[in-house]
Amino acid sequence: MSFALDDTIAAIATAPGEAGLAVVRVSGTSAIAIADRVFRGGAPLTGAAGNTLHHGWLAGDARVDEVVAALFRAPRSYTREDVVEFSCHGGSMPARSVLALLLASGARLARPGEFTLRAFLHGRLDLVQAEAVAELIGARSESMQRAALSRLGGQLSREMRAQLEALADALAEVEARVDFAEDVGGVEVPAELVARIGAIGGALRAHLRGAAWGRAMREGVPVVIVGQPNAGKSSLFNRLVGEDRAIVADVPGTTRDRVSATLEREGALFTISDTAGLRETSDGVEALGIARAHAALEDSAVAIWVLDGSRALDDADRAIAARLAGRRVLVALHKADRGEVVSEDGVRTLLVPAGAAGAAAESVAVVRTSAVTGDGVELALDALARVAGFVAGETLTVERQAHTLESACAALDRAAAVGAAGEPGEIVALELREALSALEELLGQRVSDDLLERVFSRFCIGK
Ligand SMILES: Nc1nc2c(ncn2[C@@H]2O[C@H](COP(=O)(O)OP(=O)(O)OP(=O)(O)O)[C@@H](O)[C@H]2O)c(=O)[nH]1
Ligand SMILES: [Mg+2]
Repeated sequence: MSFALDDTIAAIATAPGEAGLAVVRVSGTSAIAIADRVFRGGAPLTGAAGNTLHHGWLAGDARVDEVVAALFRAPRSYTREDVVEFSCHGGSMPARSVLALLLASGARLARPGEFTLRAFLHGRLDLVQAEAVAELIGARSESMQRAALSRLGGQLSREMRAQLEALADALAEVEARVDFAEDVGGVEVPAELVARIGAIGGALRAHLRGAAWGRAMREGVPVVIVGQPNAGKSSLFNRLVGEDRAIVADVPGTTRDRVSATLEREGALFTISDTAGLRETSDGVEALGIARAHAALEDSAVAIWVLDGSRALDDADRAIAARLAGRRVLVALHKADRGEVVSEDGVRTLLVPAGAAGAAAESVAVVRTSAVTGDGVELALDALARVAGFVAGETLTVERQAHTLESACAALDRAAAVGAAGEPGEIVALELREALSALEELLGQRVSDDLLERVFSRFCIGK
């Protein structure tokens, strides 16, 4: 990717296809001059003020399209350069002809993400915000959208900068002590300072917990349906996803392969998998299915335990409960149309220790359902979002950010540990410097061309 800022770039900013409008964007020092070469309006754009609209025609040898030109003057534009955005007619031809005209007049075709790259290089956005632009464009659910908007607004960046400053202060203090004690030999870091370093690590870690959810928001929170054979798992699965996806039969051991479907709830994506009923079996194929069910459970964030609530709990139920201990579980007391033999509290106590409150209690919900009447299906979906702990908001949805933050946290942990162990200040300083540079990389204050290349090549062209 070119990091040169001296040429003028152009690209179609809208998606191809039939539409009312398309937008072609030009940015750079010659943007207005290049636009003027092909723009036929009331007056040349060169003399116009920024943030103004101009109606006219674009023409080379012949007229190409009727357009409205939006003019932005540096630094008050998306890229902080001079920018002209032509709104032309949508469809496959107009925008392409307009772009061809601009390229023939001296603009260079922009690479993917190059407009946003320029905004970053000119300091209008930091790297977290730039990545939020790509996330916003790619958002597939409301929660992804909210998270991207919040990062674009700079909330995460502000918090990270605050921690970065605290970290720089701590490092300066450690270094001052080291310098001061040069002749004396090694110097310990006082407990108060070690505690402060630990606190910075803690504040950063809180964002990492959100990172797992960020991944889930993009790919769908993995949910697995488990239970005894014939409990009605596939029937409930079909109801939850609103489609006859899995085969239902009154023979136990019907489902073998894992069947998955995605649904959106409370602005989050859930990928729900139906699996084979859990039991001892001599059937080889069924045993493979059961092994897959166990694997799916391992990979899941939430389990839906389908339990036939119309008959008493048995040892197989207790074995499944033991397998689910400590997990986020939505219990469907299923076949409710047949009667309610198992009580909600009865099954709850199998999963949640008596008297548990807070997170442990909130991670389990019990709902009565019936695939015959459809009762409880909506309630189950609401409970699913709740049990998943779905709190939209500040989350790190970008792998790079999570990864960089993880190295900062690890370095801070090491700094706090060696500090607490009374190791010399130099060693603490070494770890703090590593954490600092990770945070700088997170915000894009210190980045290699390689990293920029990786970040911006994921963008679409015209952004
Ligand atoms: N009365 C009643 N019957 C149900 C309900 N849900 C499922 N069934 C019946 O229970 C039997 C088993 O249903 P499935 O959905 O195949 O059960 P499963 O848990 O997927 O079974 P396996 O795949 O064999 O583990 C079928 O005969 C269903 O019609 C329900 O809510 N009420
Ligand atoms: Mg089944």
